Amino acid sequence: MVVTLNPKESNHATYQTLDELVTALSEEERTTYSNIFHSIKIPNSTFEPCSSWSNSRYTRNCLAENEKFELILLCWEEGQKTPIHDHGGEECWVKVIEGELRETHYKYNEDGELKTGKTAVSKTDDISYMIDFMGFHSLENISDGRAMSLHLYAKPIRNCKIFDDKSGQFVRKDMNYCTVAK
Ligand code: 2CO
Ligand code: FE2
Repeated sequence: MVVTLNPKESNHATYQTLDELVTALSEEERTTYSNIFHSIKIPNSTFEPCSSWSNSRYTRNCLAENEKFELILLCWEEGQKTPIHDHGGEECWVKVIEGELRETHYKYNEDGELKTGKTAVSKTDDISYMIDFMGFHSLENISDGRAMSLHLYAKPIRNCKIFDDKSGQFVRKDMNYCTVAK
């Protein structure tokens, strides 16, 4: 970690390795997670050994997980996207490591219809935040090629609501990992 001032009193700490990041998240309160996540300076090459790829869906690769948080690397082939989902009551930060992701928000209106809200494109190093009171979202890799994104959930998301296109309803599904870092 590179510190120019006392890291507890300023935003000048940077986290240059996964170990430093995981240690900080483990030791600090959740209220500091946004600051910590915005102070990541980890080279992309760190994430490549943790990546996995599938033609059938984006992959979820666990980098660290405990009772306070989970840190996941998502790997997206071109055009892959999530279903519409919530975050199981937890906070969610997303940082684009490589590529370009489009986020679309959804909310129920007064008539109980699920409506599309704002969309935003995140490029490399952009950070977005999501929590259930903001509604539901989906993410899509709109790059010409692969994308990778780093996701911090606090606490870990064990299950969440996923929109089922066939029934037009949300169903609660358990989350799983494609790989788990040692
Ligand atoms: N929440 C989705 C997941 O963990 C990814 S979209 O960004 O929050 O699979
Ligand atoms: Fe999400």
